[in-house]
Amino acid sequence: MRFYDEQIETASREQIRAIQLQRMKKQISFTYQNVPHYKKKMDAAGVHPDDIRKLEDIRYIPFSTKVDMRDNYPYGLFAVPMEKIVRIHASSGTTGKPTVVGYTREDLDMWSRCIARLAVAAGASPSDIAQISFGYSLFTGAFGLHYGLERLGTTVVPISSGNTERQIMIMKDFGTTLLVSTPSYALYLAETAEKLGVSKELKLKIGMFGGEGMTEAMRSEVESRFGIVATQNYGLSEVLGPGVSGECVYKCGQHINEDYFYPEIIDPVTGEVLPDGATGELVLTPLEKTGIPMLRYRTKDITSLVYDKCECGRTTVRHTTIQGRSDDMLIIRGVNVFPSQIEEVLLKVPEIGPHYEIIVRREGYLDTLEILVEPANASVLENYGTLEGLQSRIRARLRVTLQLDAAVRLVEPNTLKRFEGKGKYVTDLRNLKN
Ligand code: DLL
Repeated sequence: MRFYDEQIETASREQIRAIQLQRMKKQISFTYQNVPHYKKKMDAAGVHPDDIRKLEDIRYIPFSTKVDMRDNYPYGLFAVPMEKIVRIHASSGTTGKPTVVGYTREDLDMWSRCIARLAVAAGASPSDIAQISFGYSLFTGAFGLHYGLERLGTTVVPISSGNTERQIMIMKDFGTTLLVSTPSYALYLAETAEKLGVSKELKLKIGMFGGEGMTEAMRSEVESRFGIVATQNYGLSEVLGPGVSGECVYKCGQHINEDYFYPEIIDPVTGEVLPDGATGELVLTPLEKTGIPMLRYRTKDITSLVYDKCECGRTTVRHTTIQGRSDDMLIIRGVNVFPSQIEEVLLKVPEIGPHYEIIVRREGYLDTLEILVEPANASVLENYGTLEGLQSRIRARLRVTLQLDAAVRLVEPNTLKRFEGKGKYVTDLRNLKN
């Protein structure tokens, strides 16, 4: 099976643009008529749905952000009466109330179709046994993948997250071939399988990972430990959940389900739309959402768009691996650094394990970085000379790649936190007294 919706996935650019324009006009009118908050914003900006004549005219519509969601908590942005909403999900914001989203039956149908396409792109087929190790909760990850994989016809094992040793037992006994989880949890699962000595007995072939970024270094770590093809899947609850985009087996960018989402890249500071190929903040407009439509949602995720045809035959635009969120970027003594860049450096050092923690402190007026890592082999910690040597070698590599000086500390193996959901690798103590 190469495609789930071949016609759309291999359509010409003109065909895709025509579908997008027709849906965009309809979606904008629908939103204007049914969500008072958007009507108010568009009226204030002096733009009317009839002003949208070509795709690029979407630039006249004001952006939406988490603030719009928070101000209309919980249901204020819904476009249909509650009797039409059949599911609620929410994303836990870092502060305050969660952002709440509602789905109609049509939305759920579209969602499953999006996931089924991405699963096929990742190499899945109805004969796969898919273990879903995302938490079944208000989080969109588990339910989104669950119904999409069922739609495709795979056998779904809804194990949810946690209880890691049991996950491995089920994976072995049930003959799981496809794992759905965050990359962080996949790594923890792989490590646990090794510890239990059952890695060789697993039938795993494909990883559909997402919910957080996966650096190339992390991908090779997970692929080699599990012996699988690991693909990245992207999405966010505000515009759908997983299903916005995902990698095919060529792993060269995440194909966007373009008939359902219109992507733009903007300068995160000025809001200006950037030319094709430029790196900036991804802005998404779902084109067929009825529960909670969202116009020009600022994702804060930093990436770029690639329009070349992919070797898999899909013509849909891809976005490159998300570099990080604009609000996750650390500014250390004037140097901009994404945690993913630090991860890339660390995971290439063979003498250390793949787990790490980045601690940011403010000492006087100076920001400092300390990075905790575990040695692959505990004996390193016993020899002061070896330990010092390794720490300063890692420090030197970080300095070369990031132009940044960071203290590196090796800690006892198995002491750094492992994650069952999205990993949290940065502890920023700058706003606390230290
Ligand atoms: O994480 C949806 C999802 C679930 C996608 C499972 C894929 C698989 P939220 O909890 O709303 O939704 O978080 C969305 O997570 O803005 C990104 O910053 C980050 N994120 C999600 N997928 C990726 C990815 C889900 N593949 C936020 N690469 C997004 C990088 C990702 N970041």
